[in-house]
Amino acid sequence: MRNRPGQSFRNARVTRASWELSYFSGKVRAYLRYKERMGDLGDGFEDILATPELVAGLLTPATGSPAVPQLQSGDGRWVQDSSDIIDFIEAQHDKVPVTPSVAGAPRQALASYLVELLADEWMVVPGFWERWHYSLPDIRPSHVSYNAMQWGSVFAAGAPGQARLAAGAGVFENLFGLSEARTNPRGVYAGLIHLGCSEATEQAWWASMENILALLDTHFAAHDFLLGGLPSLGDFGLLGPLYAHLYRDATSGFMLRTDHPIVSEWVERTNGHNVSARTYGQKLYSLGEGGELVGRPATSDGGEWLPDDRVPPSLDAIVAVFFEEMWPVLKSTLDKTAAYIASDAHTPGGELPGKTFSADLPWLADQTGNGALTHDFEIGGIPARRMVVPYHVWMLQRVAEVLAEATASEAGAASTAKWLGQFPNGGELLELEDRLVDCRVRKEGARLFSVG
Ligand SMILES: N[C@@H](CCC(=O)N[C@@H](CS)C(=O)NCC(=O)O)C(=O)O
Repeated sequence: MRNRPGQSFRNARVTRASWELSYFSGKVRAYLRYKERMGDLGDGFEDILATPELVAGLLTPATGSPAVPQLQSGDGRWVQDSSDIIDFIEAQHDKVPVTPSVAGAPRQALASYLVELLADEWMVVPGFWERWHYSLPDIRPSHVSYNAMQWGSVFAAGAPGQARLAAGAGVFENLFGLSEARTNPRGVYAGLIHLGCSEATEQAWWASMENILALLDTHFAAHDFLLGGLPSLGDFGLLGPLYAHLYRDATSGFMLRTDHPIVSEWVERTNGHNVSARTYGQKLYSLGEGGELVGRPATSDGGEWLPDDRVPPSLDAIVAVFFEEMWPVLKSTLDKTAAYIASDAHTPGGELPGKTFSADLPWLADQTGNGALTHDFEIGGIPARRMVVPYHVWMLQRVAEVLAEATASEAGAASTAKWLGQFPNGGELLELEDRLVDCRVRKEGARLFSVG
């Protein structure tokens, strides 16, 4: 337990319930470590394992959701959702912000939020897939034992090693039915199908991930982080798929380290591991004329975000993936959610499904098959169908707020429009506010409601 009396935010010690294996926990943990290491987290934070006991007895009663990560602030308030947690902490600790000022750097700010959305809600599909594909009984190489161990360490925390391993294997069979995943998908395999990741599309989803990894290799070869020499929201977003899943899981972890060592080093750097003096806040020393140690920033770009709202072409290439692959799905999500909210299936102001990894049980019929909350989409040119995720509407509302601020001044509006104009259909983002009119949602704890 860390305690930092004497720092400026006395009331800010936070507790964060997480799993090391969890996508969104990785995003928030790295963010909190960064803020702490940069001296911008007051009394620091405590990272506690969200055991089933704590999930049932503490997290769910507090926020209405068993999902991790969740954060309790020093004054007892609970915050659920990785993006909400980051916004919550940023509002209290602004010495070292993780998003550039929107008015001063509209392109960089937007790039950060769009990469966060791509990483959270698009790369989640291939990230989710690799974990379970290489845990299937007939697939080689297999990381099923590693995976069982990491799950067992949550479900049987404190038990001896063999018991933890057995607990993980038990979860895979009893809850997820992995041995019959192809014929009778349950649990995680049902979730993959809800997300449009089936035997027909899984290789196309993985090709999408490989393409992004190649683009990140190019970018991180020149810049230590997305916006230069310090991390930002987009970096922490990318750590979701790239740390807990691709880097830690054994099969993809071997691939990442061997085929993408530059991305792999970025994972360690962004996660606050010590990477040969290329971690934020760390100095590289040279010897001065008198033999004295002279420090200099260890990271690229002088240890700063790029000046003059510059978004390098290698980052544009990643934002382009957002517009090519994800934006068509998001547009359809807005239309489908609006139609659903207006339909007899929904009471104005009523609740909407809120999950990311699978259909939300009360809406199972709507979010599966040809239900009212499903839609056609394409991945790698393959047509398929997936669930509509109303949480994406909430994420787009955040982007709309950034856009409104970015375009408030004439100069900001011109710069933003010019930057967006270079992406296929990029200019459509400027219509986001209009597209949101009939499908606005509000989030209460973990629960989503239409605004009606
Ligand atoms: N939008 C949420 C997603 C959180 C989420 O889905 N967490 C996963 C683990 S990475 C989870 O706890 N799933 C279990 C559940 O939803 O019951 C966030 O950004 O925090």
